[in-house]
Amino acid sequence: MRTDSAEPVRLKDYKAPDYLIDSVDLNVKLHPTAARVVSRLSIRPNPNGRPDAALILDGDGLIVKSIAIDRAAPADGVVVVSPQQLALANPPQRPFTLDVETEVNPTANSRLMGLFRSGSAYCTQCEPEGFRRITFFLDRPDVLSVYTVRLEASRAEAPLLLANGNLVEAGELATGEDGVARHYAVWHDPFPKPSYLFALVGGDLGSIHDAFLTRSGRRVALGIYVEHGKEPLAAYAMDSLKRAMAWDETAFGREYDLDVFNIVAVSDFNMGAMENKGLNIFNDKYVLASPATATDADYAHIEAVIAHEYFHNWTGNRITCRDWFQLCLKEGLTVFRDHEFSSDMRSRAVHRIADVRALRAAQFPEDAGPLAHNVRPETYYEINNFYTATIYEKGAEVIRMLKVLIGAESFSRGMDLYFERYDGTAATVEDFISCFAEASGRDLSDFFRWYRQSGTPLLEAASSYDASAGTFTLHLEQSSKPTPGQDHKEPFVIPVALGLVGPDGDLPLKTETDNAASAREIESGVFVLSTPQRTIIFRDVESRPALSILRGFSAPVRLDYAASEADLIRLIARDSDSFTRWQAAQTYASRLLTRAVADIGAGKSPAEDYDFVDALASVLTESADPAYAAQMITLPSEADIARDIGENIDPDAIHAARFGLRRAIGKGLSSHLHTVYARLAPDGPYSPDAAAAGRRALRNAALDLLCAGEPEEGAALASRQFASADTMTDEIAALGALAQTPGETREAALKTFYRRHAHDALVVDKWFALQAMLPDADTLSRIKDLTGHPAFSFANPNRVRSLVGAFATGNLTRFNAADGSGFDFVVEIVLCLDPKNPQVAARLLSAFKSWRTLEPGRKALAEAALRRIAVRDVLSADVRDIVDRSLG
Ligand code: 0A1
Ligand code: ZN
Repeated sequence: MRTDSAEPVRLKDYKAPDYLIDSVDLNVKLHPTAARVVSRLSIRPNPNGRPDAALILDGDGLIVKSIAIDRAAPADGVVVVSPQQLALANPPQRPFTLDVETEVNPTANSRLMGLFRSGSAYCTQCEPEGFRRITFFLDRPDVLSVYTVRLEASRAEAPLLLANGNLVEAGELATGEDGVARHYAVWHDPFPKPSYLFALVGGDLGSIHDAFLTRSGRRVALGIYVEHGKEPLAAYAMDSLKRAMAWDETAFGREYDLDVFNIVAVSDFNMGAMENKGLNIFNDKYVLASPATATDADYAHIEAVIAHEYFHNWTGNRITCRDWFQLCLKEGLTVFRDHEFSSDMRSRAVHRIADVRALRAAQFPEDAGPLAHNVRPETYYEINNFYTATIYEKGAEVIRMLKVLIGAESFSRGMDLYFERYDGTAATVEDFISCFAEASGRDLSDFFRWYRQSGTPLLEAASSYDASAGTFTLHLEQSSKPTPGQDHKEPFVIPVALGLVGPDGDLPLKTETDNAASAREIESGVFVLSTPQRTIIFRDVESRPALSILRGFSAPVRLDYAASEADLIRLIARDSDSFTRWQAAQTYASRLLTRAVADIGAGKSPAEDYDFVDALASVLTESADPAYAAQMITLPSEADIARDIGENIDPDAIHAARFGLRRAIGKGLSSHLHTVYARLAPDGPYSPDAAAAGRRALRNAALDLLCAGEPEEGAALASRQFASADTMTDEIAALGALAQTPGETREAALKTFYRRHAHDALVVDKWFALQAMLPDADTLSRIKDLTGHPAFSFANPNRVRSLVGAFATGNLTRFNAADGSGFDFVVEIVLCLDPKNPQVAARLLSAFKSWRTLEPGRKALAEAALRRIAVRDVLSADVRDIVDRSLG
C-alpha cells in the first residue's frame, strides 16, 4: 500500500548494486499452504558499488524461519528482518554466504505474483518484483546469478517438477511420517540471470513433446505442459515454437542455448505469458487451440505470443535490462521481432494494418491522455503499471522507424553488434541505440527523442499543384501537444515514406533541389522530417497527383492532410502501397462518420455517399487477397471515430453514425456481398493458415454488413451459419451477427452457444465478452447478472477481462452511458478486486484513460467516479498510481 508521501523511483537516481549475488541455491518444498524455501546466496561486494554499504534485500510478505551467515547463526542485531526487508548494516566486505529459510502460502496468493496456485498446480510469476515474494533477494534486473533449484513435493500432488535450465537429477524420497510419498528434482541454469526470470512449476499435468535441432547441431527437447486431456490443443503452439526457433536463426542469427525448452500453460495468469529462462509460463489462452474452439485471431495470437516469449531468450534474457526504466529495451524490441515473424508467416500487408489498428486503439489514447509516458519512462511509482502499449507497441514502432531511417543493412549490422557486445549483461536503451549509430555512422541523438518524449506528434501536410510549372509542392509541419510533465517538445525525427499517384499508378519522384543528398533522399521515397517544418517541390508532374503519405505507416504519428475525396478514391484504386491504400478507405470512412456524428448531434439525418460505396464495390470485385479486402471493408471502430473527433465525445452519436454507415454499405453493396458470401463458403478441410483465415475473414465481414443492411436476410444467413459452423471463427461471427438485433433469436443463439461450450472456459470467455459489448440499454444489468454466473469468477483474470474488461474497453456506449452507470460499475469492481489482485484492478481502471475527451456531462460523471476511488485511504500502490495519474 502506498501512502501519499511515497516517493517515485527515478531513472536519474540509478546506482549500481553495492553487492552482487553470484549464485543462488534454492531448495523449495512445495506445500499448499506452507511452502518452505531455503535459499543460499553467494554474495560479494560489487567492485563498482559503494564500499561498506549496508546490504538490503527485498522481501514482500515473507515469514522468516531461519538465517545463517557463512553457515552460522548471526549474532543478535547483525541481521534486521521484517516481512518486507532483510538488512545487514555491516555485511562482510568479502565473499560470504547468506542462508535464509522462508515460508509462503501459495494457496492464499491471490495476486498471482510470486509462488501461487493455478488449479492444483504450483507456479511462479516473478517479473517484475515477484521473486521477493518467494525469498529475500536483490530483486532488481542488474543482479545476475547462476541458479540451482531443488524442488521437492508429494509425488501424487506434483509428479511434474520443473525449473529453469537443464534437469540434473531427480529421484524418490523416503515416505514421511504423514505417509506422503515425496520426490525431488534438481535443475541448473548455467546462464546468469536476474531474479525476475526465475520460475518453477509443480503439478500433475499432461504434455506433448518434440525436438528442435539448432543450426549448430544442438538437439533441444521441447515440452508443452497443459491440463490432462488438453494435450491435442497444444499442437499449434508446438508448431509455432518450432517455426519461431528456425526463424530466429535465419532472420536474426540467434540460436537456442539450453538442452530443454519447456512451456507450461496455466489458467490463472495476470498477463499473456512470461519468458522465464528455458521455462516459459503461459496464460492457457495463448497455448490451447482447436478449429472448433479458437478463432483465426486466436491462432494468430498464439503464434505471436509463443514467438514473442521465445524471442525474449536473446532480447531480454541473454541481454537483459539494467533497470525497469529500460523495459522497452526488451519489450519493444521483442514485439518488433514478433511482428516481423508474423509478417513473414502471414501476409505482411494485412499484418501491418492489424498492427497499426492495434497501436491506434491502445497506444494512441494512452499517449493522448493523463497516463501518457515515455517509451523509456523517467519516474514510476508502481512498475507493474508500465507494461503498457507505449512500452510494447510504440517501443516496437520506434525500432521499426530506426530500420526505415538507417536502412535494412545497417540495421542488421547494428543488431549483430548489440548481441555481440552486450551478451550476458544488463543493458540500457542508450547501449542499444549506440550500436546502430556505430553501424550506420549516423548521429542518432535527435532520434533518441522518441524515447524521451511522450505524446503522438501531429504531422500536418499541405500541398499545391502548379500546372504550368509542372510542380507539386508539399509542405510538412510537425507539432506535439504537452503531455504530463512535458510542456515543451523538441522536434521528432520522423521518416515520412511517400509517393505520388497518378491516374495509372505511382509517378517517378523528381525533386527540385540543388542538394544531391537531399534529392537522393526524396527520390528514395522516404523524407526525413527532423525540423518543425519542411517543404519539398516535386518537378515534372504532368497532372495533379494524389499524395500517398506515411506509406507503411512509416512513423507513429497522427496525420492531418486534407486530401480531396477524388484523391482518396484514386488511392483506394491505384496506390501501390497496401497500407496507404487501406488508409485512404479508412480516411474516407472516417470523414463520412465524423460528418454523420455532427449531423446526428444537430438533429439531422446524415447524407449518403455513393462514391465511397462504389469504391468498396471495386475492392470486392478486384481484390485478389480476401484478407486484405476484409480489412478494406471494415470501418473504423467507434473508438477510432472518437479519437478522430478528439473532444466533446458523445458515444451514442458515434454508435448511431457507424451503424448508419454500415447499413448504407450493407444495402448499397448487397449483391456484391451476397456473391462474396456464397463464393467463400468453406470448402475442403480446415486449415489455420493465413489464406484460409483470410477467406473466412472476408466472408464474415460481408455477413456483418449484410446483417446491418438487410436485417432479415442477414439474420437468416447468420442463423444458418450458426447452426452449421465447424470453426469457432464462423460460429462466433454468426453469433455476433445475430446479436446485433435484440430479441428471441439472439437470446436463443446465446443459450445454444453456452450449451455447446459450457465445459470450455476459454470459449465461455468469448460468450461473456460478446454480451459485455452489446450496445443495448440493458447490457449493464445483463453483465451484473453474469457476474453471478457459475462460470464466472473474480479470482480468474481471464474471466474478469472477458466480462468487465470487454465492457470497459470495448463497449463505448454503455461504459460511457450518459447516466454514469457504466463508470460506477467499473469503479465498484476495481475497489472489490484491489485487495485481491491489484494488478488486474489497476489495469481495469486504466479504461478511464480518455475520460477528458468526453462531452461535459459524461466527463463530470467519470471524474466523480475516479474521485470516489482517490479518496479511499487504503488502496494498492497499483490502483493509487493509476487513479492519481488519471486525475492529475
Ligand atoms: N515479460 C512478459 C510480460 C509479463 C509481465 C509481467 C507479468 O506479471 C504478471 C507477466 C508477464 C512478456 O512480455 O511477455
Ligand atoms: Zn515481452
